[in-house]
This record gives sequence, structure tokens and C-alpha cells, in this order.
Amino acid sequence: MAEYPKVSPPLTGGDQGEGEHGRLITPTRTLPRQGGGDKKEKQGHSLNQAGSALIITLLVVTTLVALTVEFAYEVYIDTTSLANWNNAQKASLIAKSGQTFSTKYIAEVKKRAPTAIGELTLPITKDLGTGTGLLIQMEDESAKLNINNILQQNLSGEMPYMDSLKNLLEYFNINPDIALIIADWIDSDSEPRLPRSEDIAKNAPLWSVEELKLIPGVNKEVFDRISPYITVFGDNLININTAKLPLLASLHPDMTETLAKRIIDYRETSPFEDTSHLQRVTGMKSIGIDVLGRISVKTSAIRVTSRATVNDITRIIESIMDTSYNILFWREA
Ligand SMILES: [Ca+2]
Repeated sequence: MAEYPKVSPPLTGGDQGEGEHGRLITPTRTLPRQGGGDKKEKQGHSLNQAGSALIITLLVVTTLVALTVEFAYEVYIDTTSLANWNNAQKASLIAKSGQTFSTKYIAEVKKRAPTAIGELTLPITKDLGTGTGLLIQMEDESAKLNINNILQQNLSGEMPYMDSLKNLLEYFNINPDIALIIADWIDSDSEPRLPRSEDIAKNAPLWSVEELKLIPGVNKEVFDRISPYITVFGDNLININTAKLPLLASLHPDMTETLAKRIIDYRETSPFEDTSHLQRVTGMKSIGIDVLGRISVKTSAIRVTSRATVNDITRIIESIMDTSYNILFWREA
């Protein structure tokens, strides 16, 4: 009992050493009660050994299954990550191609129609393979009000861009005092136009329209309303061939929605080729003269958004380029 033999017991009995092994492993159960018990002892011994072997086998199998499952899962994760990475790289490259394509398209448009690009959406679905798509959107940033310009004064000391921002806010039934808080955010001094309006001011121009969200008073509703008409890029002149109705209606204190609609009707048949032509629109004679220094008939900056999808992985590149194709802004997501 003190020493166990190193010989492995046979699984199904055998001729040699059966009783000896049985007693050594489980002596109490293999003791013969009656005569001829040697056979029973042999059977009990074999069953016991078979049971032990089965448990060991099951343990080994279970461990192997666990290992295999874990390995397969790791491989699955790695493969999926790799596929996603590949798709993301492809989508990124296609989105970049979309940006390049846009510059060529803008060049063509410039040749044919020198006054305006406006808004353009180009879904491209051909020859990119299954599960792959590219959507390009172009937008004239000159159709918007440059918010960094609201402090600019005219010869009379007035701030016409600031007035336009106030008009735009009022157009959407928003408190026009928000324009004062925005002005304090931008201006370099710390003299508040409204109580506490300089408390957390940046005192520098905005880098992006999204920065408006940081300014007190510009909540989501305000931002969603005004941001489509605001830019921080361009030549500070508002393109009267592409500006939308709310901004046209905010150009001048005497502007009305009716006049703004007339401008849109006019340009649809004959786009403005010169800023002075705004005075040709009925009722726009004196306003047209007043706004001469703040308007243009050409695009100076274009926002290009290219959205590429490869097998459900999407990459979006947003850029703003001037008409000489200098990149003013680039963001990839
Ligand atoms: Ca300030």
C-alpha cells in the first residue's frame, strides 16, 4: 500500500497482476466476499479503471473543446477586425478620391458657369463594386454669413454683418441678443455687452461653425436653426446667386421675405453677373446700393463632403477649399 506500481492498469482487465492492482487502487471494494470472487474483483477493478479513464478523457476533451472554441473565437475576432480595417481603408481611399473628383468637377463648372455652384449632390454608384458607394455633396460657403466678420464696421461706424446676424436670429424668432454674446466671444476685449457675456469668452475668431455650440445662449435649437447660414471661411462677401432665403432676407434692415423671394426668382432665370445687377430686382434699388460692399456673384469657398461606404463601413471626408483648390479645412471621420 505504501508504493503504487508505475505500470498502467489495463482498461479491460488482463491476465497479469489483476488482483494485485485492484487491491492497490481500491482495496475495500475488491475484497472477495465469497469463493470465486477473483472474477468479480477483476470486473470491479476494470469498471473502476474504465470510469477513471472516462473522466480523464472527458476532462481532456472538455479542455480541448474550450481551447478550440477560444482559439476559433480569437481567429474570428482577428478576421473581423482585419476585414473591418480593410473596408475602412478602402472607404477612406474612395472618400479621398471623391474629394479629388470634386476639384475636377468644380473646375468644369467654373469654366461653364462662372457665377455660382450653389448646392450639388452627386451620388456615384457605378463601377465601385458590390457593397460600395460614394456620395459627394458640394456646397457654396459663400452663400453664408461669415460669423467672424460681425465686428467689421462700415464708414459710418455701423456693423452691418452684426445687424444681419441679428436679423437672421429674428427671422427664426430667436432672441437677437445672442448676437451680442457671440460678438463678446469673438472680440479680443473683456467688456461685456450683456451681463456675464464675457465670463467664458474665447476672445478670438471661431475656427469652425461647431464652436458656436460652446457659446452661452446657443443651444441645440438655435444652432440647428442658424448654422446652415453661417460659415467661418470665404471672402466675407455673400454670394447673391447662392444665398438662401433666410439670409437674403437678413441682408439689410429694409429687406423683407417678399424681396428675398424676388431675388431668388430673378436669379433662377438670369443669374447675377455683377453685384450692381441686384438693383435690377424690383424694389431693390436703394438696398442694392447699400449692400454693394458686402455681396458677390461668385463662389470663393466650397464645402465638399464625400461619404464612402464599403461593406457597411463608412468614411466621411469633409473639406473646404477655395476656388484655387487650396484646402482651408479637412476632417475625416
Ligand atoms: Ca470678448
